[in-house]
Amino acid sequence: MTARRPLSIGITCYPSVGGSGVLASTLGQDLARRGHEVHFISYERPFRMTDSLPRVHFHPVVINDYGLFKYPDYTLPLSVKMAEVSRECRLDVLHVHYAVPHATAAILARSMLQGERQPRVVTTLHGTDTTLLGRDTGYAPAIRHALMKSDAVTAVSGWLRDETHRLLDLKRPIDVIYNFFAPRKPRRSRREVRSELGLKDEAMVLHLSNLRPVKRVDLLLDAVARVRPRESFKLVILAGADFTPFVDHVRRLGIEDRVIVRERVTDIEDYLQAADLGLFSSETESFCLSILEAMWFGCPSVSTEVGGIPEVMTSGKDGLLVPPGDAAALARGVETLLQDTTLRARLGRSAQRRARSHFSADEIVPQYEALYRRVCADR
Ligand code: GMT
Repeated sequence: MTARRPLSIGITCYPSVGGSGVLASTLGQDLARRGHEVHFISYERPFRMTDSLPRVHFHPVVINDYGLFKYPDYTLPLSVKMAEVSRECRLDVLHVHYAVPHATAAILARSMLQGERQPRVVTTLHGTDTTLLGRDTGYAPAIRHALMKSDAVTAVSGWLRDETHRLLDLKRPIDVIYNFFAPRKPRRSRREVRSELGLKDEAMVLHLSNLRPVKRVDLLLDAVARVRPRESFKLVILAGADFTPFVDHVRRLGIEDRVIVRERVTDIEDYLQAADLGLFSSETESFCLSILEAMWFGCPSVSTEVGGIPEVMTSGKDGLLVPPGDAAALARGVETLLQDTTLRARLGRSAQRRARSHFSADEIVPQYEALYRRVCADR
């Protein structure tokens, strides 16, 4: 049998804190470990991208500021850089994460290479690129166009695939490839982390997110304020953004002594292994990578039942799901898992098994490789 030629793959994502960027950086690094050449194209190095891995390259997009423009333009310099990298590095595939504006830029880059070697364009939808922007008439026709012109489109859950078909009236297949997690080894022990947080016998309830409005941090705090006994836990928030806008809410609820915030943490594994349960209150979520990250460390979550979350975990089996927008139900879920440590351990074990069997790099990355081979087959 002949060995398959390694591919040259361009990846574009948002480099800032957020699930789509995390997924794209982890995927790129894993593809490089599997022998492919990977070229990240973005305005900054993705924040979870490890420096100096073999076969991983970074091509910055430089954006000049022109006085004539009221709003700086990113799409055009991005597409020019994509075309340049495609030509110089003979890209087989340009894989863009989050449709806006990355898919449009990729389609434009590909048409700039008319008559030359054109990369295949793969677009991965992550969530609000269709569930929010797909409802916006100022974006929807451009998103639909870029998706129709992509050589393959993937979504991170069946729910997101169906929502995309419905919202954009998209008549083309979308492959579902779930997210995965490839944790790094924690740097500190569980005891060291708990001592840094000043935790004694309390349970550690963990929330990780970028605090965007869809995460409903207000609801999360309302839920936490209802949990009894109040001394039995502390909520640790790993905030991917400035927490200041929520400080007043914490004060009004009188839960300053129950909430610990850490901003822009990069060593999330340290905290994940120390957590007893996760808490998520989103109003929509195509997948919720943070729930998976917690599951990986045997930590079950209480979450609102929205979007693709039921595809990640099953209520009563590897976590607890409650109706969206219901602070009392979230609080009851937390109380159940605080009081019933046997149930908590059982859900945690099952969550960990499911994370490792369904959402590991070994399970998911070959699905992307197979997709790349499929779209390149007719080259
Ligand atoms: O769509 C967004 O709001 C941004 C995006 C991100 O970059 O964090 O989040 C989405 O992608 C993640 C990775 O696939 C998913 O885990 C999140 O559920 C999803 N967010 C939403 O659907 C709100």
